[in-house]
Amino acid sequence: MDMFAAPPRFADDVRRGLLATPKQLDPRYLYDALGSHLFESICKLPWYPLTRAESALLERHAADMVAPFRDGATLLELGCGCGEKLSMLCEPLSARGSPVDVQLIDISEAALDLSKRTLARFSVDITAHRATYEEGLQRAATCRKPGTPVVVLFLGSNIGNLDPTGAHHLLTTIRAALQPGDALLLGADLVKPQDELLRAYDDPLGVTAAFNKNLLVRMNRELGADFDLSTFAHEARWNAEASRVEMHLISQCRQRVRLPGAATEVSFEEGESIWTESSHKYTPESIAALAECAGFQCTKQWIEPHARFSTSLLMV
Ligand code: AVI
Repeated sequence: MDMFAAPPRFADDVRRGLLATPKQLDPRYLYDALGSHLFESICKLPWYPLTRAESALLERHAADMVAPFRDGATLLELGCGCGEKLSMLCEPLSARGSPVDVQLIDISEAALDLSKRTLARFSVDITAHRATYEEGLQRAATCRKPGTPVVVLFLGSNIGNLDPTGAHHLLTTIRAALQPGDALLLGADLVKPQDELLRAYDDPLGVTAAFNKNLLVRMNRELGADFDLSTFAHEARWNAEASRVEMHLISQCRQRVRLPGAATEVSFEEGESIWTESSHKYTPESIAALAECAGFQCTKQWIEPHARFSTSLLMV
């Protein structure tokens, strides 16, 4: 998974998070090597339609999405993953012979390498930045091609894992790195019936539960903690007021857990939770409002009607 802020220190963050009320952990810690594989599996689950819905939108509308940049563009992807979605956007531009260059920003070397391989079939210049979003945006700004618009891609509903303040901060940071004529293509999951939302985050196969509980495995391995996995249960909650699905790990009994690597011990009441992630769900209007507050204009939105997923073109 990709990072916005500087990579934080696990032990310090865990100590602070577990001594806070309510107990909470930074969702970025879900993505160690096993967590990243589990997330890839989640994306293939029938109950988690986000990834397929976004790919369907890109397959159907890529040409339309990049139409304002038909004379050429720099495509800059924040959190490039495997480069597949970027390829779908390169396709219509390179089919027209438009000059395209690509800037990849990810903290994972493996993701950068994979994306480069996926894009190898296009004749595009690729620059990879192993960096946080903020650093990568700064570096990319220094190698900007004069006269060529920059299109930032922030896909996969990663915006949903930021709280409203974080989302606003990220969008204003992106906006500050851009110039008139540039754009942000933003993928965001939309509000839908509660049962669909809960099934997406608490699937019957238990893959999302494993993804969540893997955080306990990680604390046991990296901090020498003694979490007993059988005493914690995965729970997904829809918080309608905040428009987010929350993932929690609920202690099934009163207990005390030692975390020597974080120099702390933590007590749990029966039923007490560790809040591990939020996935904010938007409406087309709330995306446009968020964009406008950060200095963008939402010029077009594409909505996948079954899974209710959106891609928005936000112009500077
Ligand atoms: C990466 N992110 C957009 C996923 C989401 O839907 O919030 C992470 C995830 N958590 C549980 N399932 C998927």
